[in-house]
Amino acid sequence: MRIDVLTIFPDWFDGPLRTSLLARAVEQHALDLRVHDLRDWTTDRHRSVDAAPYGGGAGMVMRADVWLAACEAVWNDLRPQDTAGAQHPPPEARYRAGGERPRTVLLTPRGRPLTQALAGELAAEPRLTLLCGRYEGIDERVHQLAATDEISIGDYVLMGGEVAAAVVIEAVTRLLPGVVGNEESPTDESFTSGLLEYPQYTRPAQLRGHAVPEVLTSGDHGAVERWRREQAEELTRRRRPDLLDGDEGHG
Ligand code: 6GU
Repeated sequence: MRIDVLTIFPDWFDGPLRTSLLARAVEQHALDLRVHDLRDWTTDRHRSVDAAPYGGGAGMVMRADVWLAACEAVWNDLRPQDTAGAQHPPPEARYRAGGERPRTVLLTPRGRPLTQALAGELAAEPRLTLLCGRYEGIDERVHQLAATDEISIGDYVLMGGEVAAAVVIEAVTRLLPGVVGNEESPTDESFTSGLLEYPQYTRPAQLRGHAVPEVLTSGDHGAVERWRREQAEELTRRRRPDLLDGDEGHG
């Protein structure tokens, strides 16, 4: 899968997404991750991406002209120097704002909540474009003309969309074929079954007076299965009763 990220902090992605399993996904060509600097599509001396809000008020609003030029360039694989300040993409370009475009996610606290079901849906796309805005706001025309989806990662406020984009990238990447290695592992975990995961133990069997539950060393596979199921249900009932109420994203 190809994922393009548009951000004013491209360096931020060097760390988390170029180490460990995500780095391996990139090396294995399961993930083609391309991070772009939104400022490459500015045209003024100060490379400004925001301006005062019409109607007044505190804070700045990110400019739709810069965002739309950047999106159309990235969607169509056009260079910043050919597209910064452009009113429209060239006529031969396939993708355009307000028209056909690859799945494009604007990360915003007003978006629909990210769930395992939504991560699975995004993982089935050939390509994603992730737009990282700053919390204060983006001109509404970016929401209308560039985004196909608006996603939030939870009911709290971050300063910008970068951390949320990293969360989406990680949740999606681990679902791509061949990425996790053990093909069985991801589907056995929390949220795929709709329940929280049961407790796990490994050696030593005795630790500081805390023994491993006897059933796990009994060799009775049926009893182990039943115990794990009960534990998962009990944990879910106590900590996340909302997950038992219905369609909470484990489609
Ligand atoms: Cl996607 N962005 C910001 N700025 N804050 C958030 C969020 C996204 N999701 C939860 N809080």
